[in-house]
This record gives sequence, C-alpha cells and structure tokens, in this order.
Amino acid sequence: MTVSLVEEARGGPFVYWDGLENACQEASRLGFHGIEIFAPGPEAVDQVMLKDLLRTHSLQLAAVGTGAGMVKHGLSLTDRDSDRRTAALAFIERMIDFGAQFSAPAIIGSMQGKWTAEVPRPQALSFLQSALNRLGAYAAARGVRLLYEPLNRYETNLIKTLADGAALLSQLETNNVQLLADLFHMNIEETNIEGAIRSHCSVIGHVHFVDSNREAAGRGHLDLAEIALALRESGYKGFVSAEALAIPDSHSAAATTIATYRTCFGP
Ligand code: LER
Ligand code: MN
Repeated sequence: MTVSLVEEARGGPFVYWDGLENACQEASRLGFHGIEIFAPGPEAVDQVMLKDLLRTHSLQLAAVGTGAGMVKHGLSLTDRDSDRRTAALAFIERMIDFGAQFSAPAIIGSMQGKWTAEVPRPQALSFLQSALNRLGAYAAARGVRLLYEPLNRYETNLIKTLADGAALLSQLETNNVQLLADLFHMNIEETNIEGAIRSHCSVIGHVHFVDSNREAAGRGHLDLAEIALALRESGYKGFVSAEALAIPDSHSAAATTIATYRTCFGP
C-alpha cells in the first residue's frame, strides 16, 4: 500500500495521504503486508515512530520512492548541470540510507529525467548508466537492492519498456539494480504485458499493481488475473504494491486493491 507524505504531489497515484499512522492502521486492517513510502526526504519521516508503527501493525517497509527529488527540488540524474546531477545523486543516497534502515529498496522513477536538445539521448543514457552504477553499488554496500522503473512516454523518453530496462541493466557494472514493473506504464508502452513479464521476470524486483486508468487494481480494463499468473508462473516473489489514485477515496481504493489481489494471487 502506498502512502504519500509529499503535499506537492497531492492528486498523484498514491492511496494514502494522511500520515503514516493512518496508512499503517488501514493497510494492516485490510490485510496488506507492507507499505511503500513517498516522502519529501528522509528527514520528513520520524524513523523511530516508523519502526514502532511497522512493528505494531506487522507491516514491512516495501520500498521508498525518490520522486520528491524531482517534484520538490527539480533534481534529475540526467540534468545538463553537473552540480544538479551531483545533488540528485546525494538526494537518492540519503533515501537509500533511509530505506536500508528497514531493509527496503529505493526506487528511481521520475529522477531519471529525460533527454533534451541540450542533453541528447546518448549523453542522457550515459549519465543514467553511471548514476545506476554508483547508486547500485551504494545500495549493495548497505545490503539493499536499487529499483529502476521504466516510465511511460509522457513521463520520460529514456527507457519505457521492460526489454529496454533489462538491456540497460545488462550494461551496468553492478548487478544490484532490478526493474520495477509498473502496470500503468506497461499498459501504455508494452506490446504484451504478460509476455514482457515472462521474458524479464528474473530482473523484476518490484511491481506497481495498478489498473489501466491508474485507479485501484480492478477498476480498469487490465487482465490482472493473466498478469498475476505470469508473475506467479515466472516465480516472482517480491511485493505487488498499490501505486494507484485514491479514487473514489483512499479507503475504497485500498479495499478494491486487496480484493483484486486475493482474486489474482490467492488469500
Ligand atoms: C511515476 O509515474 C511512477 O510510477 C512512480 O512510481 C515513479 O516515481
Ligand atoms: Mn510506478
């Protein structure tokens, strides 16, 4: 279950918005196994309180998003300015440190940025590759993986499919980076969602379990039973995380997600 602590992102694809305590109570009551936090930065989370909430509610921290580096601070790993790229790396390293306290991986999604006239595609990909090498090794030294998320064409022009993501990972010096398969982005970019999952499952480390319209799983037109079958038959053992819009409201989105999850993956 996702929870956003980033006011600037309100209206974005996160289920809970009213603090960690509320999110943990609801997630636990509905039967989720973990929460994924989208935070403005590590200092925005009281880590002692988070540890306590996770223990009280028998939840794991599934992952931490780093997108606030872009949303709040305008940072990107492929910025033309080297000081800005360094600041983006530093922000993500601090998020990795935070997640590692809870054995949770950090996610690089929107922080990958875009190629532009000033930073042409080969240059941007080279910046991205060296950032993933450095951050992958940084995460490995702290005992956690790093997640890299292909996005749809309206959010990036770098890597949009699992196949291109897997090819990028295969060129890295580190093997500590895995793909995040977000079903919303995949619905826009993949030729065949189940086929992409089956082909690249060995490098999928996390799934954003959401429907075609970015509403809760079950409120759109994805064939989630077939997608879940592809994940199960490929031996996927990671989290499927509800990164969905709070439509019609947080509680309904969460309840619909867990009902769909149980239909697709079993009780
Ligand atoms: C952004 O669209 C997204 O899917 C997030 O998980 C990445 O920041
Ligand atoms: Mn996502």
